[in-house]
Amino acid sequence: HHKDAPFLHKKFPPYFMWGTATASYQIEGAWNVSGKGESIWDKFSHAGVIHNQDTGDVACDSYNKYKEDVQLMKEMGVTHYRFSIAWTRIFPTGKADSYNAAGMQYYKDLVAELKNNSIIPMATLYHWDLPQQLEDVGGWLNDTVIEHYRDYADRVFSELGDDVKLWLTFNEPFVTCWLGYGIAVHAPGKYEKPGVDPYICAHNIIRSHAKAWHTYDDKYRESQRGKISITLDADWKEPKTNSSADRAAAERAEQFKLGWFAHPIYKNGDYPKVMKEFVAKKSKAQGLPVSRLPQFTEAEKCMIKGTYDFFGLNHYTTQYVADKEDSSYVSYDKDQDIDVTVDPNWASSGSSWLKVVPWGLRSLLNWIKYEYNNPDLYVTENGVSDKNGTLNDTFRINFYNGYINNVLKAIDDGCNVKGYTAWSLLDNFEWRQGYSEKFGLHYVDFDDPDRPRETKDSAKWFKKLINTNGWEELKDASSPKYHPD
Ligand code: GBH
Repeated sequence: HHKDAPFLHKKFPPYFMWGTATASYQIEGAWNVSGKGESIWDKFSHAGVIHNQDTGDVACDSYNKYKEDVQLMKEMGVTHYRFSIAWTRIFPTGKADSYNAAGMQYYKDLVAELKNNSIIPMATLYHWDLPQQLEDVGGWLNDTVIEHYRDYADRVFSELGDDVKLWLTFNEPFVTCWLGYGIAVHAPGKYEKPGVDPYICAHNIIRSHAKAWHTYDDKYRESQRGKISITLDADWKEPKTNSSADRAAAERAEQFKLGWFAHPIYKNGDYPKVMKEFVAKKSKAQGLPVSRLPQFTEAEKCMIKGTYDFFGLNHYTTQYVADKEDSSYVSYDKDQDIDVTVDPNWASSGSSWLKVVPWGLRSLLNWIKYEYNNPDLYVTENGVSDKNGTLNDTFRINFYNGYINNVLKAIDDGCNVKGYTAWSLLDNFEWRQGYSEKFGLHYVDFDDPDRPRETKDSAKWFKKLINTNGWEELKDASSPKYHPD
């Protein structure tokens, strides 16, 4: 089993890309500067619902300090930087007629600064900060959002596409749809119909993604020659026991979370079979005439299928899944008939949901290889939190050492992994948890109005790893070293 495999002392392939990631609302601040419109996260955080009543109003002040951020990356020797673009800087109302040149200029400046420092930009169009004015008419539940998103993507491609060659349409749509419209942990904080709204949200995001991909493909690919895909979050779902029921349950859980988005895009334009079966079955038991899971038309299936150039994967953790009938209430999570637990032996982190399970990443990468016909893949996020932000973050180094070594093993298994992106460049606004959970390779002092950055040991370690492109081969093969974990 993967968890028993010894540490691999070996280098990555020469083309392998190394980077760090951030997102607009988590680092930029300047929430109402230079024409920017209000986003759902501005409104949500201003309502005082975040831990410690934190907001992203200033965050890391990267709107003003982006040149310093680029120097931190230059010092580490990264090949790429994954950042996101705030829709509300480009179109403050969400709609094309509100175009704001000053907002676009910020990203032009950032991209130019990256270029001057030989760092490849990887831009995410949507990392959860929907224009509030679109939310006021239903947000991702109203399918008119699709055309507005397409217009936004089109404008960004046309203005930045000469210099940006790696695009991601959406970051983790699962989180938008389940945490935003299912359980109200994230903006916009809706929890009216958890058995209906998350499915509608996903339906509209998948169609928005496909429209943006085709816009790029039709209008820009030939001249700009970039690549565009989506970034999906997936945990590894390990069967609780070896029973066929638990193995089927773990597979089902992976299909309900990752397959929800990946199956339409990477396979056949439609939701996973098991998901369609289970939601239909549960809907029928409720006495509904049709399934709560919406259906794509045949034309939409054709439009959605194959809208990718690579697989973008965010991965952090693993859970055990067991089979368990559950009809306690009507909800996306109860539609799955699963029981999810963690192993008490797995190390904890600064985030309750994040247990340290390095081998889960290798298992997941192999599952993706098998399920989606081994696409080129970038790990677009992976990392770990603590609560204190210590500079001597040996814990974080051990995390990265273990997870990145499992990426290397997956490459040895034949997985087409082309790059790895650490979350995050900086300590930043960790959504509902505010500034209390710190994922940074650099410490940020949020009590100082200047938001000074300090290098953690993990950033120095990452620099060395990048410089070696992995690990040196062991001279004495007869005494293999095992990772301390
Ligand atoms: C990623 O989400 C995000 O892309 C990134 O913005 C974020 O900073 C990073 O991970 C670290 O969290 O509040 O207990 O209900 C990863 C998926 C979704 C996992 C939100 C944690 C909140 C759990 N995350 N979820 S809780």
